[in-house]
Amino acid sequence: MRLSQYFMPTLKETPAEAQIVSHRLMLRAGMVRQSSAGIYSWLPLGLRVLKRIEQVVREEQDASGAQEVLMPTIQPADLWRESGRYDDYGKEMLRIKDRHERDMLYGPTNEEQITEIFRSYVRSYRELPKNLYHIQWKFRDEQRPRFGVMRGREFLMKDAYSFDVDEAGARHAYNKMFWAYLRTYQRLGLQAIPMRAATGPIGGNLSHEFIILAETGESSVFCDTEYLKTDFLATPVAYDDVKGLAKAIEGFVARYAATDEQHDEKRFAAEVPDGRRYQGKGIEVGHIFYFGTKYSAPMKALVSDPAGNMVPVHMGSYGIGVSRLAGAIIEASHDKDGIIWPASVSPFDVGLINLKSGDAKVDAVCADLYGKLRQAGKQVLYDDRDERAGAKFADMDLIGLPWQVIVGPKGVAAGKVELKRRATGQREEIPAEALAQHLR
Ligand code: P5A
Repeated sequence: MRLSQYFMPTLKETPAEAQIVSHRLMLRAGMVRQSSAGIYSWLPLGLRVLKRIEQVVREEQDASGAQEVLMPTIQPADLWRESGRYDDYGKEMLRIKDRHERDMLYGPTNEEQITEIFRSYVRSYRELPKNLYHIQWKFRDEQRPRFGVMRGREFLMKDAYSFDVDEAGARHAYNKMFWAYLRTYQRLGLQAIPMRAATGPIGGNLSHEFIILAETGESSVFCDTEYLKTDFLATPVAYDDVKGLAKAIEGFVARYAATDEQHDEKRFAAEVPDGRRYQGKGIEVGHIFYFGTKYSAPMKALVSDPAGNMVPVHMGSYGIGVSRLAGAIIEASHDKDGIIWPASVSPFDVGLINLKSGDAKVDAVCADLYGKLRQAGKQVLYDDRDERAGAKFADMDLIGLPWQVIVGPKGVAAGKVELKRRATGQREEIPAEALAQHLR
């Protein structure tokens, strides 16, 4: 993409309305535009990041055996009357009437909808287990939408729903999602810590929140900092190994980690040595629930068990805040100059900076590199604008692509270009013709 043609409205001034760094940087980098309180348009750069986060989430859901569907954003109120949640949900639910005066709502979550789909088709334990997920916009009329996409009213969620004939099966489904989550966050460059949690309006008695530590988070958390050292991607666990997976997770959650609702100061002091006790804020980037038959019993989602009895199916639901993650990743990875994207979600792989647009030799080297990098499979943002070098450097640092390739007249005369790693600021000169190979 040539920056001269790209729609990337960066701002020099810090927007006054943004209270936390991720919100400021998302506005300054031209990633999102507020439409009304807690509701945003995603501009090209922001949308690229959102799609890449979505893709990592999707790949890990698929690898765990979950299957993607797409349910609508607008749901009929009658489904929620069946589960009893229509009246319970309160003011957070956006209620709508259609032209026939039928009660509809903009879905804040999809437990009822997926239960209706399930009960229409599945009758026997032989068709289980199943886990269906979608990545779809939700609406919650939050009392205090704030911090940009972190607490929005309209936001993108990945929500999965598991179906099993009994509690043991559901427990394994829960563990599979648990593991998939740990892998997902690590691929996104985050170390998320699972914490026992309250279940709130979703219900049930087993639940974990996945939280990344950040002083701008809204959850108060207490945990053992050893959690930050685990490498899940290097730990091989097979999803169909019921015992092995349970053991891996048990071992892992044995360390202390709790949100303030579940916190026990005595246990914290006794179990976690000095110097390893984190007490501060965190951002909830995911939340999983096992709630058994809370929806299937009232909504009559029944399957035959091996003994031939019709029983309500055991369910769990599993959420990841996809749009919130865009902000959370920035909270975890930025410096005074801007964002530092992990390679897995960066909107482009490389920023190519032409220090003297209009100079025939520099333009030719840039055009050549632009082509070669793209041939090598790289997504390249080419700054070909007629701008001061300083402004180009500042914009490129602000938008935080992992690599910058800087091409100027001096280097071109010597056959060299400069390669800068955004995360460390480290620079090296390399021969122009070696660049594409080098970045591979
Ligand atoms: C689990 C999936 C649920 O809704 N039902 C389906 C369950 N859980 S949850 O905890 O309420 O939400 C899941 C995740 O969505 C993100 N999230 C938000 N992101 C941005 N703005 C919001 N207002 C918002 N509310 C929830 C969080 O990451 C949460 O963990």
